[in-house]
Amino acid sequence: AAIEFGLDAPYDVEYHERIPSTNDRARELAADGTENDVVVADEQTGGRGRLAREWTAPSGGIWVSLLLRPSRPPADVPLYTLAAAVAVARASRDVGVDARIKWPNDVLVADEAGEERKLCGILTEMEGEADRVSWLVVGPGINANIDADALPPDATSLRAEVGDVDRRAFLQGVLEAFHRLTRRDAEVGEILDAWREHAATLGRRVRVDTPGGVVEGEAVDVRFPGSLVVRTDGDDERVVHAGDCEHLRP
Ligand code: BT5
Repeated sequence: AAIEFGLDAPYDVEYHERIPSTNDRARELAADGTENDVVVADEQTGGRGRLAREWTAPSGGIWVSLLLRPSRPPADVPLYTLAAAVAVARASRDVGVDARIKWPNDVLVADEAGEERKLCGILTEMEGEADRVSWLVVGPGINANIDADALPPDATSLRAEVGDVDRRAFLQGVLEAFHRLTRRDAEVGEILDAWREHAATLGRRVRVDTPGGVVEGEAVDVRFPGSLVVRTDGDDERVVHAGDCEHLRP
């Protein structure tokens, strides 16, 4: 069924009860020349995280992949991951969950003791030339109507936080928020501002494991196209483009 937003990119939605991975399916559609498409599944049997990690995806989740063909250079792609994280954080707020974003791609919920649990992770994949993306797949995995004990120990779900949600309405909210942030005439600054507004990482002491080594210090800002600015103890500013981020206790 097509979801029309009255904007410039309606998505066609392809639903699967059970599929190995919605990202894999979206990549297949990309290879077939499909334009804007959304693949959604109730359950994944081969869900993937970043760096070939496994993603636990039992029935009751919102496992989704957006296939996009933005006329933007590959260097801008991290912006889409940020926008998806903002969209999931906003939709979560709308159902009463105080969700915050951990750089770059996790949506977390903290309990009263400050213990943070992962509600959503996003796997972004793409192919492109130097100046133009050929296809882009942005894949948020949202733990929706799932018991916490069916998930890894440091995970949470919408069910565990506030009870079951209407997954269709939740996804609609995510897609609309995502589209508003990434529509053709959107300002890049809007995405960065929205991300800052929902960030858990800014102002925190972090340890980031990057391809170039470990960077530790205070996370002070996010910068185009999605890099984290870290002030180290030596008062140096380091700009981190990719890596795994850990929030440290003060
Ligand atoms: C991610 O990877 O967080 C990206 C996850 C993206 C999943 C979606 S589902 C729809 C689409 N189709 C796919 O096949 N994938 C995408 P990363 O940052 O590497 O985190 C992976 C780690 O999170 C794992 O090593 C586990 O520790 C943990 N984990 C696994 N399943 C989880 C879950 N359901 N909830 C929370 N944490 C989980």
